[in-house]
Amino acid sequence: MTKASEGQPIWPKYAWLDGSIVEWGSAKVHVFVHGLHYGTGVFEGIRGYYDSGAIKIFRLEDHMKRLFRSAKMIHMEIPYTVEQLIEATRELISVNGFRSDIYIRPIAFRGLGSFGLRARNPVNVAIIAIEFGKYLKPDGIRCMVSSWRKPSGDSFPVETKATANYLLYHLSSLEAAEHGFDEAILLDAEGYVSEGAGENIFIVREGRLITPPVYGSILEGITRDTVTRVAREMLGVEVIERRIRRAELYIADEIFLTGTAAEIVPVIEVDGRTIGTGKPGELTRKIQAIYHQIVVGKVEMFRSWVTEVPIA
Ligand code: PY5
Repeated sequence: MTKASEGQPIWPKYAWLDGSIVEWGSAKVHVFVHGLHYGTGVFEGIRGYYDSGAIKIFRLEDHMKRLFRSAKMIHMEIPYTVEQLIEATRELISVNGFRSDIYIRPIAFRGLGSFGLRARNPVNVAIIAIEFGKYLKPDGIRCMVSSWRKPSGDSFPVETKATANYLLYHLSSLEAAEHGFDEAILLDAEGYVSEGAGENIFIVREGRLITPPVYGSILEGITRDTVTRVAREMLGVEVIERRIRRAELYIADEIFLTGTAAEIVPVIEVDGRTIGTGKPGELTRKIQAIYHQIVVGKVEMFRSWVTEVPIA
C-alpha cells in the first residue's frame, strides 16, 4: 500500500489490466477510448472482507457471471472467461496483500479505434481492488424520491450494469445530497418504485417483505437475491415481488436498501415522513446481522458463496 498524500485515499500497489498485474500508476488507457466517450462499458462491484487472515470474497462467481450478462445485453464480447477473471481477481488480491475490507471493481469497455457509434472497438478489461469501508450509514439513512425517473426497458437496457446507466444514479445522488438527504429512490417510467441510486429496495408490511419485480426497471441485485433467500430459507419470512407505489413507502413498517457497497441499510425517513418508529426495524436488523455472518462464510448453508484468498 502506498499513501499518495495526506487526505488522499491509500491506493493499492497493483491493478489488473488486459491480462497482467500492473503497477497501480501504470493502469492507464488512452483518452480516446470509446467507453470514455459513450459509456460503452460494463462493470461489477464486489466486496471482500478481511477475516481470520484471509480476504473472503462474496459471491464472486455470481458477480462475474452478471458482468458477462451485462456485456451480452450491450453487444460486447469480453475476451476472457468467467474462470479467468475469477483467477485474476484472486491473484490481484494476493499480490496486494490487503489487510482490511476491500471493494473489487471489474470493468470491461470498448477501447481505441473508431469514434463512430457503430464501431465495435476491441474491449479492454481491468480489475481494480481498493480498501473500502462503509458506503452508506448502516444505522439508518434519510431518502428522497428523485425527480429523475428510471426509464423503461424499451428505451434503454435498464437491466445491464453498463457505465452509461450510471449517469442517472449520479444525478439522482447529487440531487439527494443537494437537498440534504443520504440517498435517492427512483420511480420507474410508470411511477412505481424502482430502486435506490445504487441499491435495490425492500419494504416490510405486516411481517412480509415486498420488493419490486425484475421487470420493474431494476438491476437484478445479488444482495437482493441474498436477502430473498435468507428471508425464505432461514427466517421463514414471505417475500412478495410486486410493484410498490410511492405513497406506500410512507406507510411501510420498515424499509431497507440492499447492495454490495451499501450492504443492508435501514431507511428511517422518506420525503420527510418517518418510517415506522424512526429507528431501524426489527426485521431489517435481523437480516443485517445475518448478512454480516454470511459474507464471511459463517453460515453453513451459504458457505459456497464465499471465496477465500489467504493473505501471507
Ligand atoms: N441497483 C443499482 C442501480 C446498483 O448500482 C446496484 C449495485 C444494485 C442495485 C445492487 O446490486 P448488488 O446487490 O448486486 O450489488 N451498486 C454498485 C455496488 O457495488 C455500485 C454502487 C456505487 O453496490
